[in-house]
Amino acid sequence: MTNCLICKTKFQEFIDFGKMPIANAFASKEDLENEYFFSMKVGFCENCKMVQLVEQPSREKMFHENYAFFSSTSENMRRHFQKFSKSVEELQKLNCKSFVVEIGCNDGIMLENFVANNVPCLGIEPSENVANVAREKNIEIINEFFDEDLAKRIENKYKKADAILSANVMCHIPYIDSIFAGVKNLLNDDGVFIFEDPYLGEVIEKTSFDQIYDEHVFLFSAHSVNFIAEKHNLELIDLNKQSTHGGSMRYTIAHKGKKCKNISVKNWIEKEKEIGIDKKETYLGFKDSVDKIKADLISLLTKLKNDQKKVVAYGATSKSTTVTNYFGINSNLIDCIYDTTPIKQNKFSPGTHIPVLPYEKFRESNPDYVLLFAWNHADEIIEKEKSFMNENRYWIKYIPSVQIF
Ligand code: JHZ
Ligand code: SAH
Ligand code: ZN
Repeated sequence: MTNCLICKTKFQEFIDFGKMPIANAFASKEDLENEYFFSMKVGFCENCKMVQLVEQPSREKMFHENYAFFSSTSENMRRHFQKFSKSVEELQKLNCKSFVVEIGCNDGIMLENFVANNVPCLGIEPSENVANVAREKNIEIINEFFDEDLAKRIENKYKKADAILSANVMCHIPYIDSIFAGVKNLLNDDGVFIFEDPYLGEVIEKTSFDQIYDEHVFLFSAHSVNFIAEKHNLELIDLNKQSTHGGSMRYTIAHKGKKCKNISVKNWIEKEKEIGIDKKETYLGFKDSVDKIKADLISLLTKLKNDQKKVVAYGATSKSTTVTNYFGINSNLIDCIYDTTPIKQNKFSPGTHIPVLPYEKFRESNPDYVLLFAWNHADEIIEKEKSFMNENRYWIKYIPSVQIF
């Protein structure tokens, strides 16, 4: 039994993935001998309804000056953050006197839009390499981890914020109480805290088990976010479903009693009860669903290998580290992974050591089958590769089930 990170109630794990490496630790040849592994198990707290990792590597092992994920590698995500920032500008009527803080701004994919519109903003980003890309876009950055203490220092040096934003960061932070305490202090009286993350309801519905890896310590729902907000005298006032990252949820939070609660909150809580997000029985079948995908994918890849087909993969995602390590996929089954991110290229995938090659080589590679590790970017990628893939080549996907198309 483990103590819940949110409410301290003891909970039981429902799936054990075994030993896992750091999802974004793409290794050079010299690094291969001393890779770090942790034991990846996931559980559900019946009291606050949070799905969470039992153990997570330290933040310094995951987020540092060689962090491998750069947000701006997807055109679709750039458009997503343009729309996101515009919606915040409209909601809070932002102008040149306002102040926006983003927690985990990465390469500035969101804040560049505020800079372009002359809305004062500040990015908090502990991973120095991606932070420096944001700085090149004229975004002011604090190269530290956000927490309650930093929130106080920001308020002292700048002022309270009209909007605090965060995308795909909150679910990474085990010390989330410190984050919420900081937000509570830093937020203006009528400010809003808006964040989005992969949605637990989608993970259950699609069996998108690969959303679980070292960085994702939490899988949020309306239930669990409502619980944390209340704990900090804040209020969840709106929920908006997003199609990004395989299905995400955007949560809007305000000071308690300050703003009207949208009907969406009641609706999503009810919907979550219908699919059993709040019951531990719902999670009991999850492992069997994952193991079915595992059996189907391994049997397909083995058959293709025996038939001497050339199989490569597309997108060296964090998610694929869970897939390759839990399923035991190495370079016996897949020749290599193609990816556009320079820092990942000419390295080996964490744990199972599949070579990662520059995307430019993909077009010369003449594969028979392409395993789509970046399945969340399927629309963008399939469109981009349409003519290449038409020549008797097939995509393979495995979420929600193994399919050739
Ligand atoms: P992508 C990361 O997850 C990590 P990952 C993190 N924990 C998180 O929550 C989300 O992001 C936000 C490449 N690519 O977006 C680029 C191409 O090669 O699914 C990336 O390496 N060609 C913070 O890593 C990878 O695929 C393309 O055309 O699972 C995509 O990674 C496109 C679109 C992408 O995130
Ligand atoms: N918002 C971007 C980046 C997500 S990547 C997007 O949606 O694409 C997650 C980022 O969170 C990383 O860049 C990491 O360095 C940062 N991060 C992790 N812990 C943090 C913390 N405590 N405070 C601020 N940023 C943090
Ligand atoms: Zn709990």
